[in-house]
Amino acid sequence: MPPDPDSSPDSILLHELIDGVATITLNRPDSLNALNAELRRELLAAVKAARADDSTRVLVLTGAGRGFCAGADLRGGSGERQFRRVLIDEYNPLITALRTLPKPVVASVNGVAAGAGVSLAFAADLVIASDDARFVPAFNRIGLVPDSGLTRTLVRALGRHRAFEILLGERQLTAAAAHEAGLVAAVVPASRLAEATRELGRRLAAGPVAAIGLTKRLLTRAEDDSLGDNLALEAALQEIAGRDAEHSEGVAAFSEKREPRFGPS
Ligand code: T3D
Repeated sequence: MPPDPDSSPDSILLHELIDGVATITLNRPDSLNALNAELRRELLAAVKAARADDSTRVLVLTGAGRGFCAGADLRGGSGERQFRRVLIDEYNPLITALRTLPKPVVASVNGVAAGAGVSLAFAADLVIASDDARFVPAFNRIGLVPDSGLTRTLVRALGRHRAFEILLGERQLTAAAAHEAGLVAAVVPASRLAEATRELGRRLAAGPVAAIGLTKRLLTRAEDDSLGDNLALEAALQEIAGRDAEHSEGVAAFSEKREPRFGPS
């Protein structure tokens, strides 16, 4: 991702690119990084920029302050809100952009995630969370239904009954519980989250990102495809991966009994 000239400490979205790892930090800590229209717009633009930028090999999402993201900004009240349009035009493209980004996306969940903030965290490919993080669906509590892909994620990960309990707030989804359920890859002490995220980001960025991107596509499709369709897609994507320089490097490294060097350059 090219350095963003507007990414001053006052920007609502902070950008950083180090060694192939682009980190996007939601920066509205006073509202636990609630998503207002401007933040939603900037977030989507940043994910699109990460897609277009070859030097970005991994995308990390995190939040400033004590929260990851408190979902939709509720400060404007409910009167003028256009739910369907906002979901179709803003939230859904953001979730789709993350899920279809051909690069690994890591959510580094530094505190509470609520509402669409939970959806945003679980739209990532890997979630790493601080031990004081919690996932609070919150939608029902304000008389809304879950959105931004959360129902699908939870029902697949937890099954219908456990998902319902969590969506109703009958069962708390702490970082430890989310880890136990397989939704979170690792839970670390809050003081170690940034370092652990950097280590994970560096490991992913050093991997064969073209093959990882294709693997992500296969996984996404595997959620819905028939066996026949998925076998056919594996064959097609293997043809692409097998023609890539990453494959030549991987095989050369194996033959020469050394670690492969995939990048970043
Ligand atoms: O129209 C559309 O956009 C449709 C899409 C909807 C998708 C959704 O995301 S709906 C769900 C919206 N989110 C929520 O309902 C969560 C609301 N927040 C909370 O339930 C709690 O704040 C938390 C559980 C997240 C954290 O609780 P706690 O006790 O740790 O913090 P707090 O004291 O409640 O919040 C700290 C500050 O953040 C506080 O501001 P203040 O009083 O210090 O000035 C609070 O008002 C503010 N804040 C928290 N969440 C939001 C928020 N401000 C605006 N919008 C929020 N969502």
